[in-house]
Amino acid sequence: MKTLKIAIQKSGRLNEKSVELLKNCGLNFENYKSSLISPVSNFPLEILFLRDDDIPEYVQDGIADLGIVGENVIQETEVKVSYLQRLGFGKCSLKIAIPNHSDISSLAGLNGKAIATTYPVILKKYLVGHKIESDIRTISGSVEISPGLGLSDAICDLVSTGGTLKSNGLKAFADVMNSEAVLIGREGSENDDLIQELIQRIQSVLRAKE
Ligand code: PRT
Ligand code: ZN
Repeated sequence: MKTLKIAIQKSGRLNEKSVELLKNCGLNFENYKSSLISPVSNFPLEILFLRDDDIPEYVQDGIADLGIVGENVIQETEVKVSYLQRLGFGKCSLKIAIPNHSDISSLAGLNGKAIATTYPVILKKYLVGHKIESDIRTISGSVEISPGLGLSDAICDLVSTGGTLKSNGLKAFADVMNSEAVLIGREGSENDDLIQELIQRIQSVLRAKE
């Protein structure tokens, strides 16, 4: 019998909820922080623990059959995968934010301005869709401090509570996308019996939570 592989985040904001969801589906596995792969004893499944950024490509390329990852990561990596189920956790929005005292007052005001982000692909599409030409500055983290350092006029970053924006003297200005954790598979994989069985277990866990 074949064994499926599901990729989940090794550590970070989605790790705990992903593990909890799989355990609630009745799957038995060890969750050692040191292991990168964990077999499930009562279902033909192995769990791969990965950086979230790698999950969409692993699923697209067939190294994993399934993955749990934020929609923001999928959109940014531009892979071709099937969305099998929204999971209701890891909710956040990708927003453009500006300093509290910025003189930018409309979307058009972003023309010619520098926007710092770790999401250049999604931001570019949004700006093109709104016919705005900004200078996208791709950085790898700590985006919120870049206006204060004089590196950008605005930022585009994930927001959940808004606390980080506030403590850096920034305010939300435009919504680029909403995101939550989703279960993904290869295109067409929804027709696989074993994958269907897992999706059904996940759906009953989600229904029980409503
Ligand atoms: O190590 P690895 O690469 O796997 O993890 P990571 O550091 O890239 O990601 P991680 O663990 O920070 O986030 C994983 C996923 O959680 C993201 O891809 C989103 O889908 C989701 N998520 C939900 C968030 C947030 N909420 C969130 N608030 N990801 C990041 N943030 C950050 C945001 O970037 C900002 O710095 O939290 C800060 C803002 O939070 P608030 O509450 O102050 O608004
Ligand atoms: Zn990451």
